[in-house]
Amino acid sequence: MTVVALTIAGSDPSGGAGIQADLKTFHQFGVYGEAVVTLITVQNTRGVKRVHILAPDLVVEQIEALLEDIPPRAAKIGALGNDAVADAVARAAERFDFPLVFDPVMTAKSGAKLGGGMMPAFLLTPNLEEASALAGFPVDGHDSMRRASEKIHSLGAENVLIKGGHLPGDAVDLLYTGGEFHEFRAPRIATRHTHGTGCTYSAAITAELAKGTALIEAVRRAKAFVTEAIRTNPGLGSGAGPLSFFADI
Ligand code: PXL
Repeated sequence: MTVVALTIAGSDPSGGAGIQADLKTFHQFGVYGEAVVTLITVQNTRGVKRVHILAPDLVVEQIEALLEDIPPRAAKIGALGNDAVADAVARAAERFDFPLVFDPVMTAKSGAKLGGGMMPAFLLTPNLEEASALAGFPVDGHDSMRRASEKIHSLGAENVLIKGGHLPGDAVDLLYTGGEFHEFRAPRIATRHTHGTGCTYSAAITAELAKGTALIEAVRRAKAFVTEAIRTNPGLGSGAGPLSFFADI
């Protein structure tokens, strides 16, 4: 049986982040991918030059067209652009009867603003900066990651995965689920080619959830894939290049 997953996110024409990364990741996990575009960026590996946010009703109509015909088994949300799109997508998501992963993308690596905000979801996957913004205090280590995940859980996220990859040392992520904490640890890989890491990670989790994999195992497999994808990156571009979407799962 074909397993379907949906991404609602922005376009990165360089193919390393956004819906392009999500679709390639879904495919590598053996999942059929659908993609609703929220915004179009003009960018390459050196940075984002321009962002064009689509009208909220255009985004919602794309979602409705899919739900009435090929509903997915899981969905992820990435960059939303502004509050109007975020509100419209949040309203549409109230009707989802499948797990929703929300990657609360605020800025691109280059600093370009791509949205932000909060909405109820099965899983939220903030990095440290996004976790700080959502929790309302600095998230910069073991203890504050724990406090922030409980705070973000209370804001409407059933489960919270805070990604500690921007801290020194091993890349340690903290999952808060069912009142318990689980750590996912991987060695730091010295490379500038980490463009789209967050998109790829949440897409891999979404693909596993669509297949029916339980959350902790889904995160474990996704983390292993992202680590391998960084390690085997193709070295494309003169800036922060993409991961290898051909990495073994
Ligand atoms: O990785 C964050 C991100 C998400 N979505 C789009 C992006 C980026 C970073 O560049 O371009 C479309």
